[in-house]
Amino acid sequence: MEISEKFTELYGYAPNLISAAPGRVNLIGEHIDYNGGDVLPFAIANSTYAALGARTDSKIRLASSLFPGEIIQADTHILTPLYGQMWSRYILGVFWAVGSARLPHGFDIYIDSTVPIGSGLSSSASVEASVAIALNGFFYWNMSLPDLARICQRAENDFVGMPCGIMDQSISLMAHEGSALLLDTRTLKSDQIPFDLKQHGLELLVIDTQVRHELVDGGYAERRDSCEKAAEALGATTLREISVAEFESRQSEFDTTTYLRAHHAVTEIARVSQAVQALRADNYDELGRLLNQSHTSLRDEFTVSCPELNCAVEVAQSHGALGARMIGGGYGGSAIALIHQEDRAAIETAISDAFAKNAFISPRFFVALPSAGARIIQRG
Ligand code: GAF
Repeated sequence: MEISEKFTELYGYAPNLISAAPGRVNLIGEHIDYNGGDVLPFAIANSTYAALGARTDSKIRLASSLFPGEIIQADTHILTPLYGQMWSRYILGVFWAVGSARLPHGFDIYIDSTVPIGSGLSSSASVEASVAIALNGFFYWNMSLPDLARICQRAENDFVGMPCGIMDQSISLMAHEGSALLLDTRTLKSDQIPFDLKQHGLELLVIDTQVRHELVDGGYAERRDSCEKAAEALGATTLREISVAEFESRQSEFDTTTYLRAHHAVTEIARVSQAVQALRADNYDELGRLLNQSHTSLRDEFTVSCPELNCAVEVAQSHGALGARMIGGGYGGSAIALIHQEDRAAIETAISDAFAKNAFISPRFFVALPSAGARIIQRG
């Protein structure tokens, strides 16, 4: 059933507006968005859809196809952080971050999504972006995409309680079909980098390990904290300001854990600019090499990988992938492999076999195509 029909069935009237906002794959630049570096994500076709109907009072009613039977009730005037069920906070948080002064009335909302939750494909940010773009479109606020991204990040940081950076919200809002987004996470200035693997006989395979991660827990926050402490100890605002050579020359000033975490960050920041050069030169062997280095660094220095992600990456690498790495926050979720089109079937089989042999849950595969960012798909 279409989202519009589901909304009508639930609330007894047709929605005023429907929006869509995509999930993402981050090509490279992992755990860099809270270190002030550049990141290089692109949007995927899987998206979250939000149907909104205007109410005459200040109430919010909220339902989702992913949590059937639950209707969350709230009020735009009395929202406070952590209100509601976990899943509903990503939506209510956007209302809270927008502020009741900007909201003359409440809404009935129905959410549907094809972005798998906890898969490292940024389902949370796609929910936030779908609501932000819907409100912006409904009220004709004309807010800039960076401003909407900041609203979404504030919702997640302060209403949900997850200290994420700003990459996921930005790519969901700013993506262009056929391009990756080179995003400066300090200024939110961005550049669309053409990203068309097909014409080179290549594909970007996503391997969803089906190990569901939970980023609201401590691991993410601890790593962010280590990076921020390292920057502070070096007299910098963020690690972006520190070169790899300078950082390595000051190793003795850090305990091992802090050093390794921050070392991942400074080297990954350098890898992003090398990856952009490789892409611009159509040098996919070099891009693959950088993906491999990124994985090793995330696994051994930042320590956010897991056996399933390592298995997917190693099997892809040993079956002809130009490069492979885990993506997203880590501890589960998805990996990517840059592959020749003709190798896809063999790589998928080899990974599935290796997962079965290790008694891991069966992985899921899809080829990621750089897709469009958040938009209104229906009015009236
Ligand atoms: C998660 C966060 F939400 C992002 O902000 C980013 O830090 C990412 O992990 C790691 O690169 O998706």
